[in-house]
Amino acid sequence: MVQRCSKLKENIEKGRKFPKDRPVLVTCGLPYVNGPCHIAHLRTYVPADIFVRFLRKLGQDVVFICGSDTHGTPITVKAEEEGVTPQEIMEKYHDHFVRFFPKIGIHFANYGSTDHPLNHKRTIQIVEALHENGYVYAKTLKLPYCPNCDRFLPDRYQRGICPHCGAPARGDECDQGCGRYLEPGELIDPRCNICGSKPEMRENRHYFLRLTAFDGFLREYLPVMDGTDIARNYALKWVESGLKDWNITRNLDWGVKVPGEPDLVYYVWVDAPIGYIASTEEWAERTGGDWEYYWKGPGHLIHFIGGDIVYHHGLFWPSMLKGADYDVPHAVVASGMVKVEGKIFSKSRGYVIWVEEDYLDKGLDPDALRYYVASYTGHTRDLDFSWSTYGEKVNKELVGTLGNFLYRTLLFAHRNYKAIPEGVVEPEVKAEVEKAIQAIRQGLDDYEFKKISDAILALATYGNRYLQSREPWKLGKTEPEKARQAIHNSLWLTKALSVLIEPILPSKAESIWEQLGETRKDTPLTEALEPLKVGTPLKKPSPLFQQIPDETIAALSEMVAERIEKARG
Ligand code: B3M
Ligand code: ZN
Repeated sequence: MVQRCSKLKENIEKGRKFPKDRPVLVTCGLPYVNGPCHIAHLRTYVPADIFVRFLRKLGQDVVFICGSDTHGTPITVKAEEEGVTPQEIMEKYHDHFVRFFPKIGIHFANYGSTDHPLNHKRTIQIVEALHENGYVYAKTLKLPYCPNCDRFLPDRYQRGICPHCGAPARGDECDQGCGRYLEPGELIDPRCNICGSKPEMRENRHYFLRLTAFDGFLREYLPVMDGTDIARNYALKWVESGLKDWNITRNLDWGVKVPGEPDLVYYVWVDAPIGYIASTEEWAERTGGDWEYYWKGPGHLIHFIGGDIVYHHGLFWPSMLKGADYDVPHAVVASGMVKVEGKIFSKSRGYVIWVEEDYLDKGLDPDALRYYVASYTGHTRDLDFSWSTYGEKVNKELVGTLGNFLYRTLLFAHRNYKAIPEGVVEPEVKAEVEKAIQAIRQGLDDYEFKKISDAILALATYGNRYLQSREPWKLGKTEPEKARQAIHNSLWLTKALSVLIEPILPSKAESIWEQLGETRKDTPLTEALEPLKVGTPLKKPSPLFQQIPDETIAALSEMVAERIEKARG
């Protein structure tokens, strides 16, 4: 208790910068395991991974946690559609995500599952603690029941109209309008999502979290919560528009069973974020780490999430943690939304990129997609994925600017010297690297990953300009010393770039690093300013990035266009 309050106070005093001086636990929103990884998932995971890699490069201790979100109607509806059990759906896509993440360069300290026994246990413990502290109560209420399907219609079993904004909505969220969480029974003109019938209202006993009791706490906490403005501002706006107690149970078989209530499970948004804790516990069991250090001690929590789940992470989650005597998150880093070919991301309407099938299986470069996500726009703005922009970014920025500088330098050095030549790093060149490091630090402080990728691209642009102005290819015979000096500096910039690009382009960084004859992995950021190892032999380099032909881009665009057309029916 004392710990929690003092941490909050410390945050106020420190401003909203991430804590540079202590271990952090970084989480990513847990994917529902009802389908494979798509581009909107990467909107969260790639920046989080970049953030984690940079913090480690700055010497910070980071535990990176994620896991599958296995419960709730997202899973049961999908299972019904496919005529299989929720268990089968969960296992199929959990395995997919476990295999998938390393392919895009993402390595969690633990990738857990909300169906893990530790999560069932932790969920029950937390709700019991909330109950003991007076925050949970039972209430009988009338809920929509489909006489035709003979069941209650929780969450995604229901569609209707959002009472707040009038948009078509699901039972528990206004997914096409204002984005609010909706309480069971709130939807206007509800229909059964399975058979289309008009439901009748039936009485049932449920449990509620007294969210209204957290009004004062949230008003104190949210303004000092670190992270992106959209997380803070949306959450505060919702507090100001008035909190309602939150129904935390559902009539379902699939989920964490409510003790003593055979017909009820906890609402998926209760056990899903608790999955962050259970996944940390799994990590601790496996590695001998201390999960309480982060959840009840001095470690800081930083949650990376999509902009559509701010309500849950800004209101429910800190209230649950606070009410059950856990620490509250230091930061909630919410991203902007995703578009595909200019339209709001939608699986059902075909505006989707399936990362494995549409991208990796076609032999496209995982690093290039990481770069696209980081560099397209600011973290809180809409990221539009279009194949034509992808083609331009790869061809102009990665091949034309970054790859061009690195390849020209390495090729010239190999042809003319066969090893790293002697030279003195020029102050102007050094200043450019220092400037890039400064911009990277600022980008991390601001949770703005585009600032980081822009700084790196600017450094490569500077490198090209430097080479162009020194023209070592003309100096070779007349002024060999000057040529050597120019190539020494270009190689030094190459090494700096390989250190700085690693969090965004990990496999490319490794390959340049090797081409420079370096061996040590996980280099600290300061390594970018260290001298080269003169005399290290240089192998014949190969280009780092491949130009994408227009025909390939046209075929990929056509693939999405056909999918959209097919979805129109
Ligand atoms: N699975 C929603 C989503 O995938 C949900 C996130 C849970 S985070 C605890 O957007
Ligand atoms: Zn709405």
